[in-house]
Amino acid sequence: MLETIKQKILAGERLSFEEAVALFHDDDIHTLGKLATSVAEKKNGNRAYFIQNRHVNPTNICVNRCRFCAFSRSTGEKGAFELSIDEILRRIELSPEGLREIHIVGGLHPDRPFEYYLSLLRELRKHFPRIHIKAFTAVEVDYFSGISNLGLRDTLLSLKKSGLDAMPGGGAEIFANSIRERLCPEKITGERWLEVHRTAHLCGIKTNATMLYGHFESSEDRIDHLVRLRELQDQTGGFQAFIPLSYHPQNTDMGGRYPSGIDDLKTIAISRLVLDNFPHIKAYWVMLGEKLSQVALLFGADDIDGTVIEEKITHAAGAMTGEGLTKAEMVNLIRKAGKVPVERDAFYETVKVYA
Ligand code: V47
Ligand code: SF4
Repeated sequence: MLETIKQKILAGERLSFEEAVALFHDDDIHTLGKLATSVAEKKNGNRAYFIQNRHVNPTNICVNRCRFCAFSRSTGEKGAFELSIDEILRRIELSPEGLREIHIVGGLHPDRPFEYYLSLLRELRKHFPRIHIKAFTAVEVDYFSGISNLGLRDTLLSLKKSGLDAMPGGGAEIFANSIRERLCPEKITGERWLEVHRTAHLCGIKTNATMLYGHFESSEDRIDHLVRLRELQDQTGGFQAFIPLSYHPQNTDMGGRYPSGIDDLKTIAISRLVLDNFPHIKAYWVMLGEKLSQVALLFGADDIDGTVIEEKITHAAGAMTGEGLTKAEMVNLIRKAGKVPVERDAFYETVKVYA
C-alpha cells in the first residue's frame, strides 16, 4: 500500500477520490483491514453493536420493478402480497420480548393511499410505544410525496408526527446515472435520493445510507457514491450508519454473480476509511453471511444489524443465511470476533453491554 495513503489514514486526514480508488486496486488486504480497524476503534473502541429488531414488508407490489430486485411483483402476479395493518400488528405482538426496533420497507404500491402508511405508524406507536420505528426508504418517501401531493418536507413531517423515528438507507444503489439506468431505470435519481435524506435530516430525522455493489459498477462509481454521501454528511450530520449491500443475483432479471468474500471485506474497509464522518459501518449479516460479517468486524465494521426475524428481500434473491438470529447468537458471534457486544436502540443508545 502507498505509504502516503497509510500515513494520511493514521494521521486522521481525509482521503481524496483518487486515493480511495487506489485502495480498491491494492491487494494488501491485511494492511487495509488493520487501518480500517484503527479508524473504527478510534470511533467506537472495542465495541460492536447489534439490535433486537424485526423486519416488516407491508407489500411486495411495486411499480418500479428494478432489474436487481427479486422481491417485487406486479398487482395480480403470483406471489404478490399486501399486509393489512392488523396483520402487521399481530406479527409484532408475536415477536420475542425485548424488541427495540421495527424496520419497515416495501414496494411502491399503485393503489394504497398515503393515509395507509400514516395509520400504520399511528397504530404501531399506540400499541408499541417503546419500540422505535425505522421506516420507509427515500424511494418510498418520494413516492408518498407524489401520491399525497404534499411537498417532501410536509410528507416527512407528517410521517414523523405519526410516529416515524428514523429512516433506513435502502434505495441508494449506485448514484452514477449511467449505472443506475441499467439497474433501476424507473427509480428516483441519485440526486433525488440525496435530497430526500437532506430534507429528512433538516426535519430532525436520522437516516442510514446504503450502496448496492458487485454488479456493473466500477471502483470509481463506488467511490463517487461514498464521496457524495460524505459531502452530505458534512453538511447535515444526519446519517447514523452506512451499510454496503452485497449484490445477490438469483431470480433477478439482471443475473450476474455474487461478489467475492475479499470484495465484501474490501468494500467494508474502504467505506470505513472514506466515510470519516459516519459514526457507524454496518456489516449486514443477512447479506454477508454470519461468518463473513464476523470477520468484517476486523475490517472496520462496528455493527452487524439485528435479529431481523423475517427477511424477504435478500432471501428472494438467493441469501444463504437463515431468516433471523437470536440475541444469544448475535452476542456469541460478536464475542468470538474479540469485540464487546453492545445491544443498542435505533439511535445507537446503549441498551446493554455484554461484558
Ligand atoms: O433498497 C434489493 C437492496 C435494499 C437486492 O438502513 C438488494 O439499517 C442485494 O436497505 N441484492 C433493502 N441487495 C435492504 C436495506 C437495509 C437492510 C438492512 C438494514 C438497513 C438499514 C437497510 O436491498 C433495497 C435495495 O437497495 N436490494 N435487491 C439484491 N438482489
Ligand atoms: Fe420496488 Fe424497491 Fe424492489 Fe425497486 S428495489 S422494485 S423500488 S421494492
